[in-house]
Amino acid sequence: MPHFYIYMLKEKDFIKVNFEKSATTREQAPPFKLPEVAFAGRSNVGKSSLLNAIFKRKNLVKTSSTPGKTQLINYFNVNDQLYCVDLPGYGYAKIPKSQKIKWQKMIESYFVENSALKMVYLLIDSRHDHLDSDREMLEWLEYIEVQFTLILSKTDKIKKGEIEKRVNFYLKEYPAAQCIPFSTKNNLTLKTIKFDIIRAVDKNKV
Ligand SMILES: Nc1nc2c(ncn2[C@@H]2O[C@H](COP(=O)(O)OP(=O)(O)OP(=O)(O)O)[C@@H](O)[C@H]2O)c(=O)[nH]1
Ligand SMILES: [Mg+2]
Repeated sequence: MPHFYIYMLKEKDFIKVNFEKSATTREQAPPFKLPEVAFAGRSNVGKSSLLNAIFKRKNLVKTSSTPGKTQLINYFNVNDQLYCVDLPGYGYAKIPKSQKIKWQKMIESYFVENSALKMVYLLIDSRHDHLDSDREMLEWLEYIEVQFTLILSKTDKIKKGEIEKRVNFYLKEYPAAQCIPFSTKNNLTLKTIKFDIIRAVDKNKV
């Protein structure tokens, strides 16, 4: 198997990014094989906002205060070395059932037998207790043996002490995973997240 990149992805490479493609099925994924990391989580949890922060862009990835903004599987090409994949959200009560089923199928088809996928960044809203929809998603990721890192999002909305408590809760619940708190209001852990991505793709070249 050839390696498709010869030098290691660096933190500064994350700004060399372009939106490559939207897809609804894996068959429509870009033909060019690169390692992938995906951003998953409930609708409105902050997946697309985190990607903009990673890319240092304001609006490359479309965000909205209304849940259900991302409706397709969106591939962002980082320096021809990596795809960051923005997924539609799940778990939002007000979205019609037919739409939910469609997205669920889309998300599932993305994950299954995807050898390019090196890590899933599962965003969890730091304000909530462990919700059933997140629990189910995590159980499923464990079942299909996909590696995941938890990102506790919107930590600007909770107290500092509370952040630590939540992080410890998830570390205990999912000992194999990392748990990184994050807020777009201060970007304090952005470097940590980027280095985690670099580590995830470097140890598993396509
Ligand atoms: N306070 C705060 N708001 C945030 C943060 N991250 C995202 N948001 C806001 O949360 C809303 C949803 O953000 P998105 O990034 O669109 O969320 P998403 O997970 O991509 O949502 P879907 O595409 O609908 O699944 C937007 O109004 C963002 O501005 C954060 O760290 N802190
Ligand atoms: Mg989105």
